[in-house]
Amino acid sequence: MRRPPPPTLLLLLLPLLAGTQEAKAPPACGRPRKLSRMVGGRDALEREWPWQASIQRDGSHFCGGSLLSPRWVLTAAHCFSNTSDTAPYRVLLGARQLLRPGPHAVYARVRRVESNPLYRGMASSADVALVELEAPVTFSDHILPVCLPDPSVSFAPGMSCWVTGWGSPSEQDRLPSPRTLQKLSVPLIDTPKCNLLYGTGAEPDSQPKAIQDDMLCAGFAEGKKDACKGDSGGPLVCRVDQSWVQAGVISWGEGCARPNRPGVYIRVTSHHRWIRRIIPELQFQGRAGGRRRDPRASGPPGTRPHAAPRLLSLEPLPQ
Ligand code: 4AZ
Repeated sequence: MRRPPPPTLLLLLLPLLAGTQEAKAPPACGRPRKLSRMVGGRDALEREWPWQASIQRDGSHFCGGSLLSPRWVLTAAHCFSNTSDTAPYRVLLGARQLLRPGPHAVYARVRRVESNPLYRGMASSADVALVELEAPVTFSDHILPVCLPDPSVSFAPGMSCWVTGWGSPSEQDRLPSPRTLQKLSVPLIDTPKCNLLYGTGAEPDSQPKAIQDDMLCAGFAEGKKDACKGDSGGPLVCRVDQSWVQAGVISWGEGCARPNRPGVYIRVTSHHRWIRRIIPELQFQGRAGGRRRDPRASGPPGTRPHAAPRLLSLEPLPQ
């Protein structure tokens, strides 16, 4: 065991220690200081996802979100369709248990909601909204922002990312919603493959749902594990250079955890300019190695034709 320093030395060191505290940079994004239901998820640990928000109306959870800065939360536009009065809303931060948020949690009031003006309804592009809190929250070990990627960051198909939320643990709603935040590891699926999956077993007369340029699929062809109702608006995060960076916003899917119907997320990088316009002071995370994304992929949604299908390694499952 180490002996404590003599008291006189401690007194000399005290101003130095205080000085380092004051000069400390603001807490970095995407770095939880932890010690260590969606469908098929596991309980999250305390302080594991300190940017996770629960968006509530009249005291009931209805969507997830992610903290970007002391004042701003990113969520899905469909969570706030037809909303003009912000008074019934609260954003819960710093919680793991929804019904027993604990002493580290705070409920923030909502000042305004900025939905992306390009959003055109369920399962369409630009399903993103920014929620401004009435007063800034204080960061702590339980409340910290996630990093947002700048458009140079690419999220490669096959990469393992995590989705978190308090949403329904089954499509049929037969089980009670989890009180404890759930986490689920999901691989990213490339868009041609995702379109192929959504085309499998689609109603013969109906046009299968198309995965747009600003969408990202993640999950499993076999189903079983997925985000679900009440998870919407929450984050899909991937580890990039030691930080958690938000790749997607939970947006839609055909049901939950069905075979060939992976979860669909809105790509955060596709809406970089819109986010920057609303929150000019927000920092975006580049890739340390500087690996650039294909520049053809950086226009606004719907401006780029889909990439030609490549050879697909994962075959759709028969219905
Ligand atoms: C929803 O209704 C919802 N399986 C969210 C996510 C998914 C499906 C539906 C993805 O909020």
